[in-house]
Amino acid sequence: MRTSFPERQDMTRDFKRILVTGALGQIGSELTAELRSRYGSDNVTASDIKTVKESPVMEGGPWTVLDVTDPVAVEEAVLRTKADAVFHMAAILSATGEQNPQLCWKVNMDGTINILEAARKQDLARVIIPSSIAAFGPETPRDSTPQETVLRPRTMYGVTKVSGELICDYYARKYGLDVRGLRYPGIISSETLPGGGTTDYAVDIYYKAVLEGRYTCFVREDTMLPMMYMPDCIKATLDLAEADFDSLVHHSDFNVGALSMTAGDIAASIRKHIPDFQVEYRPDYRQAIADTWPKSVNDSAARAEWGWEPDWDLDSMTADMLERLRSRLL
Ligand code: NAD
Ligand code: AKB
Repeated sequence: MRTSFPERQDMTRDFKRILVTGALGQIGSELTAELRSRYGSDNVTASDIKTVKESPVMEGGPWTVLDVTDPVAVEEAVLRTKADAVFHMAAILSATGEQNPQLCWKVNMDGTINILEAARKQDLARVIIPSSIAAFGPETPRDSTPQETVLRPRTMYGVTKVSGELICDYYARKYGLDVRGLRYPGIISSETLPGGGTTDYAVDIYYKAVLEGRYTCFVREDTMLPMMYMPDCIKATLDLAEADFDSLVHHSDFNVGALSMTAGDIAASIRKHIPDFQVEYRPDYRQAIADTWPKSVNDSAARAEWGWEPDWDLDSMTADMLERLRSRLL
């Protein structure tokens, strides 16, 4: 059903100055680079709670340390940077979240509410807050998971993602805030290592293939999950952020599909380039998390409402990942 927005808000405003939270993370680091090339380096302020030596994110444009759990610091950063949009990438992911559920709730929920409140008070034009396939749970249909379906996750991370979707929709309806988000699948990338998720094996396997020729995988060979290559992740994020408001029926909870493959399928794709590559499968606590997530998602809403279409398949991604990692690491 189409969200009804309060009359007072002009929902068609463009944005020019952007604040990125969690900008040193797996997605934030590459998103910041693309935002700076589109919107101008001076117009995109990167932030994170940590710092990284010689980081292109910190050196390639405005930078500030920002803890998203501090509401005063968040609003102050929005004011100081004169941001009219926030891309909120700061979070604790599923595996780390299960090790420290209280921290996961605090960063993901307090962080999200602090961003929404600053956006409401400062009347921002756009806020992007990601959700995840972790919003689904064991009662959700696992094949071609529908856009509208059961949302009963078993991880704290998943609980924060469902709650995040709901609070975003609340701010949209109650205050007319233009907040948008995608349920990202596992993201595979070659620039910044992932930060403590269940799908990290799908990235680690490429690094270990290049560096050691062998990998011990923490999920079973037949574990199938939805995945996406980083260029498609950045494309999806910006296509949604820049989509015409009037074409959107959904806002904070778009399913986006790209690839669905098992851990064994990734290993087989790597073996086309490294025939001796060996993988041992030793499932740990993350297997139980993976077993509650979809195998594939139905993303017809994203395709219909803002033209979503992925560019990369498994073998083209594998060839590109291996080439990039070899040239950077060897
Ligand atoms: P990441 O773990 O790589 O990066 C998160 C960043 O947030 C880190 O740099 C970390 O230092 C920072 N951070 C942690 N606590 C903070 C705090 N209190 N204040 C400010 N910064 C803090 O995560 P990512 O993979 O880049 O994920 C970005 C978003 O996309 C998250 O909302 C995540 O849930 C979502 N997502 C990611 C994936 C994926 O596979 N990468 C899949 C689905 C959804
Ligand atoms: C994780 O595994 O926690 C993330 C995700 C799918 O949200 N990569």
